[in-house]
Amino acid sequence: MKTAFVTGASSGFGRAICRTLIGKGYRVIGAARRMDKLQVLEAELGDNFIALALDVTDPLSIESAFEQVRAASLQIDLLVNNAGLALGVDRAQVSSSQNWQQMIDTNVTGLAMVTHKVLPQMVEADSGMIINMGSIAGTYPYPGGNVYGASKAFVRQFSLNLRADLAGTRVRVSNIEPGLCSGTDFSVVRLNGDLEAVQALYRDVEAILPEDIAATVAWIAEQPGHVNINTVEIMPVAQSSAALNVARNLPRCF
Ligand code: NDP
Ligand code: 8X3
Repeated sequence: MKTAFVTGASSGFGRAICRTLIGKGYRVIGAARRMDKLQVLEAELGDNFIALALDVTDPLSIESAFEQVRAASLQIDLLVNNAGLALGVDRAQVSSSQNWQQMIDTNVTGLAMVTHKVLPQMVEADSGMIINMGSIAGTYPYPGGNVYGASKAFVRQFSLNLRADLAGTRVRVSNIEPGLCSGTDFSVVRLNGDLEAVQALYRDVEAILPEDIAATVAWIAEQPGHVNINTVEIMPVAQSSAALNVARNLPRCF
């Protein structure tokens, strides 16, 4: 039986990915900070789901989580680096430095450090797959995207650079870059619980659902061993790129 390790398993994409992978016959280690949510999932998914407390921003928590995996003699075949968050939509010049720090700690440092734990055993086994959760925000700039988008640009480049370092091994790395998705806590967290603003964001739009992302993860994982899906960019049909902004009537600088 293959073992998957899914971060951010307590809600949204992560929870849907756990459900889908269990359905595909995986043993799934679902990790997050909120153990109460993971225990509900454990009750739903049964013995092949293992709930694991993990704060990806805390080196001691990462150490302890992987010590538990090692103690259980589990070899991770598939790492899904999904834990992440956006905090705020303010322009950079007025945004919170604490929010910036938390996004960097989670989306950049956390993702890198979890990967660092898993890579040696995958290389030794000459087998394994890492699927990172990037975002269209890592490619397309938009007002208020500042550090969140930059953190996802890190995820994109880190994924490609991992491939460069893993050349000559059978370890595979993919990056999924979703656009507007509903049915997760992402916007509730980003907009600090302002449910009216969350509703307005998704009003009259058929957004991507967590199950669509979970199906994408499953599709990537099912590819034959000689195929590496580098990047999947996925938007709802209702979303597309907008024109570049031009600020008119700016005072002349001379
Ligand atoms: P959710 O808020 O529903 O899920 C985020 C998950 O990340 C939760 O399970 C949360 O668990 C976990 N998490 C956050 N911080 C930490 C931490 N320090 N340590 C461990 N786990 C943590 O959002 P989504 O499911 O939408 O987001 C999942 C990923 O998808 C994120 O990386 C996000 O950036 C990305 N994404 C989302 C999009 C969207 O529109 N929804 C679009 C593009 C990308 P807990 O709080 O229990 O720790
Ligand atoms: C989430 C997608 O467009 O809100 O990563 O940044 S977006």
